[in-house]
Amino acid sequence: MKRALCKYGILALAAVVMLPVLAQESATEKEKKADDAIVTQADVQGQELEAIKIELPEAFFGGTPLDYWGPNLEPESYKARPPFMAPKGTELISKGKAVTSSVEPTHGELTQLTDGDKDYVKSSLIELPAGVQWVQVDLGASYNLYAVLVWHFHEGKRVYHDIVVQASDDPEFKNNAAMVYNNDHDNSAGLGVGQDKEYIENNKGRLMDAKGVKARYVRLYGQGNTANDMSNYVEVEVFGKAAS
Ligand SMILES: [Ca+2]
Ligand SMILES: [Ca+2]
Repeated sequence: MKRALCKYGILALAAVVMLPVLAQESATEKEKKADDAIVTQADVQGQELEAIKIELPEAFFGGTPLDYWGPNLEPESYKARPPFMAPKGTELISKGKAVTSSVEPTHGELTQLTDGDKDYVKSSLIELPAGVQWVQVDLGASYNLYAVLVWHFHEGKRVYHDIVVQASDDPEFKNNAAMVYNNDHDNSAGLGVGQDKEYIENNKGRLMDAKGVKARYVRLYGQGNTANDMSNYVEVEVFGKAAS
């Protein structure tokens, strides 16, 4: 009996000693998560933030290795993307919204840009012919935009060239077009020199910080890729909140 009490006493003592250690560990774990998150560069002072909810399609494995190098190419990352923090209430606002383009697709339908299907199969693909081409989403109203997420074509390793993304309240993009992303470092698309990186496509898509810009239309330019001269898309997602 005495022995049993002693045993429990030791267990109780161990628990008392261990509890603060465990609590400390979970606090560190939390800190680590917060450090890993990316916060929008929008002015979010005084606003409560939360991670936007992103659903990823299945990854493609295999295909031919990429035979391409560019001075502006970002090394491929196999890590999960850190959570992207935006003002609470920021949500997907592009699903099912109207799409227009610079030219009729040679494969697929424009409605597939915002239909929620992000698969890498060819039946999910929209293809536009060679040259600088664009697709445009009409969100139907002005929003504060926090993220644009784009999947070009992620069956195998490809790099799409001259990715320029703009947001505006003008459907013609003649006035007040805000630059969201531009990786055309040599201005071969003629929209200005960009500082953003080229990257290898995968199932994570590319998340671009829209920094809270107020806009109704989002336009995405491109000019060919490492496999051919065409522009391709499987999905574009815009995350925003009713304009303040
Ligand atoms: Ca789609
Ligand atoms: Ca270029």
